Amino acid sequence: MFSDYIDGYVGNSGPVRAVPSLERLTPQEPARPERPPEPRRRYRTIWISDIHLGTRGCNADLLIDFLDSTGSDTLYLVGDIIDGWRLKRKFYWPAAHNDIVWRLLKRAKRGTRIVYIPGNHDEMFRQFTGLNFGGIEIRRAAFHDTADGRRLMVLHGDEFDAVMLSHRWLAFVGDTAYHLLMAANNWVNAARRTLGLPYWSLSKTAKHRVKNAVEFIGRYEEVVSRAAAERGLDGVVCGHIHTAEHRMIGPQGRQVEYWNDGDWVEGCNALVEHEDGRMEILDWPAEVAAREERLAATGAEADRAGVLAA
Ligand SMILES: [Mn+2]
Repeated sequence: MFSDYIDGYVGNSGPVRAVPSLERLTPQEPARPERPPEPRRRYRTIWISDIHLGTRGCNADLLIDFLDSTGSDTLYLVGDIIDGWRLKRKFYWPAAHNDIVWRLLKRAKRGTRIVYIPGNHDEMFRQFTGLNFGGIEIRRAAFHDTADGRRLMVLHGDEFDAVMLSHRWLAFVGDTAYHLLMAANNWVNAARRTLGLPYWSLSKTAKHRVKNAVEFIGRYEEVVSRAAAERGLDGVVCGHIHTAEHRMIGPQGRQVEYWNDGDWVEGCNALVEHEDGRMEILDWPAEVAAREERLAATGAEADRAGVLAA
């Protein structure tokens, strides 16, 4: 009764019913159940960036699949993890986006070292540089030593937009046009899924046909690499331009490695380091397609075996 509540609260003569007992609050489970932590593909290091949680463009399903399929000693979140720019305009937060945050926190709890380097879309977290949230370290940039002794600079990469005369890379498409293209990308892929077709990046295809975009990307890669060379490093890992890439850049004998870990809006890529220091860019939609083909093949074999046994 309302009057009981008031009595209990004001008169302090009875229990306050509106407040649940803390012991009865159970830990929240994700909407999509997590696959068991073993067996998973193990890496020394994983880099992912440009997830853009809070936007329709984010490929949450593929990322959840990636997170449930892999594990590493260290995980770098290389910026634009949450899209504060879009969220400020319109709140959008489906259960799948919570599930990603849940999985990241769980990973940290299980012992993965997680370093979060906020980007320009999640720059509101830059004010917490040096702090630690649930085991996730927030840094402005980081240095990574590979197993075979290379030293790499890790940063989001928007720092170089000002250096390049063309301002922000989105300038030539505009944030809204880009957002619409990303939404279209998801509709196309929802349709393709129903038809049983694999993931295909509409925006990636579109971008590579635009001459300006290609020139921009090339210039960006050079500017970032020069920064690493000037600091005497072996290379750089960044994100920001949504284009996964590995190139050796610079004059002969003084070349540095340029790595871009891609994004989870268009390409759905991750950069990984194996135990021996070897690095590679994973194309997750291709990995999923290969896995499904393998499953179909072994399924067919099992069927055949069943027929032969009968
Ligand atoms: Mn960015």
